[in-house]
Parts: sequence; C-alpha cells; structure tokens
Amino acid sequence: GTRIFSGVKPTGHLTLGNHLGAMRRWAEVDQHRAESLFCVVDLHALTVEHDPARVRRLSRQTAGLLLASGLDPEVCTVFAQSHVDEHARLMYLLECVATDGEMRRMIQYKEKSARARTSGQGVRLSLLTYPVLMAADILAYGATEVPVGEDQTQHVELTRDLAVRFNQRYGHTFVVPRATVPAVAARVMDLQDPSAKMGKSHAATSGIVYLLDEPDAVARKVRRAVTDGEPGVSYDREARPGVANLLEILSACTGEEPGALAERYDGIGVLKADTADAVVELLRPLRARHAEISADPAYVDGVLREGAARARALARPTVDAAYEAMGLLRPA
Ligand code: AQP
Repeated sequence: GTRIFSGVKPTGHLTLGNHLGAMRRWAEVDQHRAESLFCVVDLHALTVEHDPARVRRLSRQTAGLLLASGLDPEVCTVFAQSHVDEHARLMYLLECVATDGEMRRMIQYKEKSARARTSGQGVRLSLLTYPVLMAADILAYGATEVPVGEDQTQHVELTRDLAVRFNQRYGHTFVVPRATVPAVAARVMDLQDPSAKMGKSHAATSGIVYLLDEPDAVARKVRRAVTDGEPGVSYDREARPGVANLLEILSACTGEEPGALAERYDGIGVLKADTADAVVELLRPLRARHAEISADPAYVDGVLREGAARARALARPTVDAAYEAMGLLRPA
C-alpha cells in the first residue's frame, strides 16, 4: 500500500513556500489517502550555525503550525525526528552505502557550503551527510511517496539510489520511494528576488511571506513584489519569473491555471492586489488555529510524544532488518 513521509526543518519561521510546496497537500490530501508521517526534522537544523534555544522554540512552533495547517494527529503521525533513535541508527548504515562524491554533487550542499565558507565558518560534516540522514528518515518507514517542493527532489532521487543499492547488495530491505511535487507552486520564489527560492532561513525578509505574518505585512510584501518593466501580464517562467511567481501563487490559492489567469489580467497592479488578497485569505484560518494551539504547549508536546511512540514502532523492524542484512550480529 501507499505510505507517506515528509518533513520540515526548524531552521526559521515557516513560509508561504513551505505551505504551498508541501504542507498544504499533506493536510488536504495526503493524510487522508494513506498511512502518513510528518516530521519536524530537528537534527537537520544542526547542520548550519544555530542557536540551541531558537531551534528548540522553532521546533515547537513548527509542530504547532503543522497542526494548524490541518494535520490531524488522529489521522496521521506528527513527531520530532530526534525523538526516534532509528533515524540516526539507520543513517550510519546508509553512510556505508553512499559515497562522498554523490554527496558533493548535491545542489543544496554546494550552495550552503559556499555560504558557510564565505562567512568564515567551517562547513559542518553533517551538512555534507545531510541527505543520508534524510534518506534514513524516509527509508526507515518504508515510505512509498515523499510529498516535497521541487528543491527536495534531488535528495529523494538520492534516497532511491541508496535504497536500490542497499537492496542489491544486502537483499531486499527497503521500499524504493518517489517524490511527488505539486502541479503549481512547487518552487515559490522570493518576492524581492525571483531568481531565488523563498527560503525560511534567508536573512532578507521583505520578499518572504511567513505563515504567521500579520495580514497587513502579507499584503504589503505581495504588492511590492519585484516583477519587470514589460507591459501586461503573461505566464513565462524563464522570461518573466517575477510575474510567473505571482501567477503561480494566485493559481495555488484559486485553483485556476496560471496561463488562464494571465489572460484575464491586463495590469500587474491588479494581479498583485488580487494575489495579496488571496494569500491573506489563505493564511487567515491557519493563523487563527495556530493562536489556539500555541496557547496550549502541553497539547503540542503530547502530540509529539504519541507521534514518536507510533513512529518508533513502525521504524524499528525495518532498521533492525537492515542491521542484520549488513552483517551485524543480532543481540542475543
Ligand atoms: N520556496 C519553496 N517553494 C516550494 N516548496 C518549498 N519548500 C521549501 N521552500 C519552498 C518545501 O517545504 C518543505 C519543507 O522545507 P524545508 O524545511 O526542507 O526547507 P526550507 O524551508 O527551504 O528551509 P531552509 O532551511 O530555509 O533551506 P534553504 O536555505 O535551502 O532555503 C520541503 O518539502 C520543501 O521542498
């Protein structure tokens, strides 16, 4: 059957990109389709310079936002990666299957290691091996599908390669998963720089819509989006990335195709205003639910506790089987 796994890193405040690229589908579609697990992947937040207190705070906030976005702990499993030892246990085995060359080819590693180098910090070894931990996250649960934004598809491909290689060398152990990306808004761009992904850990914030931004701030950011000097509205991701980004965001909110939307709009100003309104409305119920949920931190902690227990029970047999398949002595 289908099994779904995905995660979010607590590296910053969640953005419209996280919501449209990933979380919204998890809540609206995925959790109702199959057994599914959604994880605050906190170990991944330690791969770059971080403030421990901030990571702890963001982990709770991220879990709260997952619930606010509509994930129902009665229907799916919501948990924190660091609460389930199986992820780290399996990571080591997969490090014995992966090669360093394959890690160095990862686009995200190239970008983030370059950033760490220019800022004079060392590149953490965990940044290089991050995709191996991500592969462990997915393979431990026998996930068949991994709903992610476009930026994560390369890591899911790598996960597939590792699963296939492990199975060939040591016998069938892992399900080979595939990434699923949304039809529109799979890569939401920064509103101030349509050549850059809208990323929650980025320093400049005026082009980033955070899920917990005040409605005024959301509207302002969308209305001030950088577009181009061309007259009119047309949908062309290569030639007009700023306009295309707005069309995709509006499309994700309304369900109308970006191309069809482009034909209905004459001016950028109206497109921006309508997109601003649509995003404000999209986020309104999420903000309201988050306010309720965050008033009760014990509730979130309880969800994470129960989620971890369920996740552990699911992961344990697969990870134990992988230990044995690789030649490790089973404890007597
Ligand atoms: N801009 C985006 N558009 C569409 N999907 C996106 N996702 C992230 N950004 C966009 C998807 O959201 C899920 C969780 O994301 P993440 O926590 O892995 O990544 P992030 O928000 O990109 O985090 P960072 O720390 O800020 O990373 P960088 O610095 O790379 O931007 C994923 O499914 C992701 O695809």
